[in-house]
Amino acid sequence: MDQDKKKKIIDARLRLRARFKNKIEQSPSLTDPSPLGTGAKNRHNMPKIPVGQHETQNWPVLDLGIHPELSFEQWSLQIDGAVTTPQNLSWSEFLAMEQVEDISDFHCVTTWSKMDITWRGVRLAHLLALSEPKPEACHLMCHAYDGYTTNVSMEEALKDDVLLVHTADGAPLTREHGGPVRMITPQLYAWKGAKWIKRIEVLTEEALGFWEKRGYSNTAYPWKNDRYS
Ligand SMILES: Nc1nc2c(c(=O)[nH]1)N[C@H]1C(S)=C(S)[C@@H](COP(=O)(O)O)O[C@H]1N2
Ligand SMILES: [Mo]
Repeated sequence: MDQDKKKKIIDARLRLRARFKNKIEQSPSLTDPSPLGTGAKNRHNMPKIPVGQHETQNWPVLDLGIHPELSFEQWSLQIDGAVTTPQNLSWSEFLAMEQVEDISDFHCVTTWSKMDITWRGVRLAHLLALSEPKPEACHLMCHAYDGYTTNVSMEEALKDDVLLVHTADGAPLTREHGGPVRMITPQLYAWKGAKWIKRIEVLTEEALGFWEKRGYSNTAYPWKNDRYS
């Protein structure tokens, strides 16, 4: 990518984060003395696991029971709704974007936590910056290839550790865990991260996703034991 283009995206990301700065800073995961849930480097002497969670060594599979089979050619990601520049990214376009690596924890509301997963993928903030959310944008609805949906506020979506990942612990993300690409939200319960992600719809009014409609908490903060509404 040429330098001009690179700088443009970085500027757009900074502008977008500046717009939501207050809300990001006021979100419970940052105002709490509790750890941020983004892996060992952020845990310090804090309790390792949010209240009511236990550590698991294996990685359970949890979903609606449909595991869409998507080749790399069949997978694409659409970003639309209240944006100035809608995106429709192919697998190779997705891989051509800035790739980041991050270690974070994965907290399922059914009480298991998997610690220190090394992820590789693209920051959601980067993809949103490309799409240029309109001034009235406030939430996202994530749609998946199995029909699943989940909503995320803009201030959570813009956090550094929210990624669209294709690799976990050095191996391509398996189909059962959402491959080719899923979203992760380490500072929220794991149902906020759509496996087999297909479309990110930028909203100007909050709407509820699959589990949020069925009584799961809309905010979903693990460090607040914020499970059900
Ligand atoms: N597309 C899709 N994404 C989903 C789900 C789903 O049913 N479909 N389940 C969610 C729930 S409830 C959890 S706990 C995590 C589980 O991810 P895992 O199966 O990789 O452990 O995925 C989340 N993302
Ligand atoms: Mo879950």
